[in-house]
Amino acid sequence: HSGDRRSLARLISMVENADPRAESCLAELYGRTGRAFRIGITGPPGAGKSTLIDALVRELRSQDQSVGVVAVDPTSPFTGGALLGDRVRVSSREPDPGFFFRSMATRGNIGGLAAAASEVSDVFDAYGMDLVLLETVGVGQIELDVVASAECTVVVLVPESGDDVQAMKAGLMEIGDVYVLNKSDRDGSGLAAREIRAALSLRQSVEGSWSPPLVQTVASERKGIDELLDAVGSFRKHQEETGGAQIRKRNVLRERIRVAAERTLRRRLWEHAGSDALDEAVAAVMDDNRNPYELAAELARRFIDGGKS
Ligand SMILES: Nc1nc2c(ncn2[C@@H]2O[C@H](COP(=O)(O)OP(=O)(O)OP(=O)(O)O)[C@@H](O)[C@H]2O)c(=O)[nH]1
Ligand SMILES: [Mg+2]
Repeated sequence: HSGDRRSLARLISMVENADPRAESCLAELYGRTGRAFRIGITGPPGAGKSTLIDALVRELRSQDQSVGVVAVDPTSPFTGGALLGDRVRVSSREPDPGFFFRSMATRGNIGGLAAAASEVSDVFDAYGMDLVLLETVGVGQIELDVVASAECTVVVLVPESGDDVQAMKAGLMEIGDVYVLNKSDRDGSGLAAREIRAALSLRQSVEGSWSPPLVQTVASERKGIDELLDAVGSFRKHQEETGGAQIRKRNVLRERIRVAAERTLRRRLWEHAGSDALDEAVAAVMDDNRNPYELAAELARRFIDGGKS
């Protein structure tokens, strides 16, 4: 099992670093995926997402469900999420075979971060995790892309964000399948809950569509965790019964194929052009007064022509 764990860690590193070898591994793993349920957990900085995930992991492990956690922090080169991994691991001396944690920072891989997070989820899935939790700070497009690959999106809010619910990222009020009002031990949580429910009731809905519930939690005291899991379970059931799960799966697959195709194309282009191609082009512009756009078009044309032969 520890060998398994090591090979999993190695594979995840390859995925994170966009190592060309990762692609064939992922292709091979694909046949073993499709079992895990992915939950995206997003919300403003400091809302208690990591604390909530910590509580969720403990509860799920006590039910003997295996869990993989991917924490994505596009804003920071630091991996605050590493704390979570340490925190959960301290509970036992042996590494828990039913729990994996990975935190991912941008490290210059901004464009590929959401795709990499979704591929790391695939790896967890293939290694038999029942659930994959994806944590991401809810501030921008990357985060939305990250949770878009999940089967269920949980948006974590706090009483303090009550005032700016509207201003606060119209996006967040649109994307959640389940809402959490964490830090419900704080003053004003009753009012905030009413405001969030009012904001949610304005969401467009058609007959029979899912109305996102609001669950109040105190993650730091592990309160409301069962209710949250129940809400996610109800959503999962609803999605399976109404075919919503299939629609989401199509969208995820479309994105997966697009990203993989574009990545392959980019890699092949530079393999074909050779490692000196860019330096040579720069020299041609600087020394021979050539036009960079023409050179770029030439590189592309040579690749396309070369690809045909
Ligand atoms: N009072 C109170 N504090 C909480 C609760 N949940 C979390 N906290 C505290 O809130 C702070 C932030 O918690 P995190 O779990 O790190 O929040 P986060 O959303 O993961 O933060 P980022 O990943 O940095 O965006 C910590 O000091 C937690 O102890 C809660 O239910 N009540
Ligand atoms: Mg966090």
